[in-house]
Amino acid sequence: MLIRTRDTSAPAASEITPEPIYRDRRRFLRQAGQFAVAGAAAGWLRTVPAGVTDVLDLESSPRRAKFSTDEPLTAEDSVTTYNNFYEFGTGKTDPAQYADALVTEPWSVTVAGACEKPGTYALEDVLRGLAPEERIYRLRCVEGWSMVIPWLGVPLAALLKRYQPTSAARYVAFQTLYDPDQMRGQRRSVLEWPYREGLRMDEAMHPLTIMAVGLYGKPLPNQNGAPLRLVVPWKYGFKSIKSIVRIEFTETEPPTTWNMMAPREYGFYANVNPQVDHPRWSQSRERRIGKLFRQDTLMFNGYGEQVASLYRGLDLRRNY
Ligand SMILES: Nc1nc2c(c(=O)[nH]1)N[C@H]1C(S)=C(S)[C@@H](COP(=O)(O)O)O[C@H]1N2
Ligand SMILES: [Mo]
Repeated sequence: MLIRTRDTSAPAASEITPEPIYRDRRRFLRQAGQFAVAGAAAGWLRTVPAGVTDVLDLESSPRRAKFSTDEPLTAEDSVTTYNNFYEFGTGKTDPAQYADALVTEPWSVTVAGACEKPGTYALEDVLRGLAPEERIYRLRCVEGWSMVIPWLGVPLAALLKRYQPTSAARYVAFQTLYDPDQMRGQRRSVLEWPYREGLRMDEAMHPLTIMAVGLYGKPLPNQNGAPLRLVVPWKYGFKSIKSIVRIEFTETEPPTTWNMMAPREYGFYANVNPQVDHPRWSQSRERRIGKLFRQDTLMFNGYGEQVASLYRGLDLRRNY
């Protein structure tokens, strides 16, 4: 048996996937997918059961250029091995090592609170009929690193509208699965489980906000939050909650994990803001994974033109 060892510390610049290679590989995967479908129809090849891909065609999702950055992508290998997912441990390589234990099929999502259609829905029913898109977004972690990731997902607005939120819905709250048997990190109380996040309704319905179901042309790896996770590109990474099992429309601002843990350090809004430092470190610069030199962090992570209007009149120093 051949054992391949690799350095799991910060990836080198050479690991960045050149765009043409990634494009070619998507084409290859698409063709391989058609081959598998043809094989299944002929009865001599079983398709791999996969809840998300049963109802969404990820391989031919169009890229939404209008919403995507053209900066070089972070290497797929880094995106899937350098993670924050405390349910599987606090180390950056713990999620890739331990998230295999999570069973994502079957999966269901409970929708509750101020809406006309509350209930517990199979993941397939949550997603069926929605049109997935590829969005290349910057992800800026509050700890000071960033990545550029080709997500596959659906606009969160389209998903939420299915449940007909009422006028009482001013916020939407999300929860991650709680299951210490599958999520070994939950056997210790490093955070108050389950992980919770929330958005103001206008942030949730903003066209930039997506519910991601894949990356790099494929379904999400468990360590990145399978089977569905939020991506809110103008906010620090911790707002992008993974492996969601509950969505609740609320009238008041919902409690959120990092804010409960350290309210002076992590606010509800968590908009990327180079002018407001974390109490223990500066937020003015970031290390793009795979690059040698640090670079300036942009207001709203570079999405200011699209989202600054949401916060007109709000003191961003107080509402960090
Ligand atoms: N449930 C859950 N969601 C989570 C986290 C977590 O620990 N648990 N970490 C957050 C943080 S701090 C970041 S930076 C991003 C990382 O996403 P990625 O690993 O897909 O890059 O996930 C966020 N979502
Ligand atoms: Mo983060």
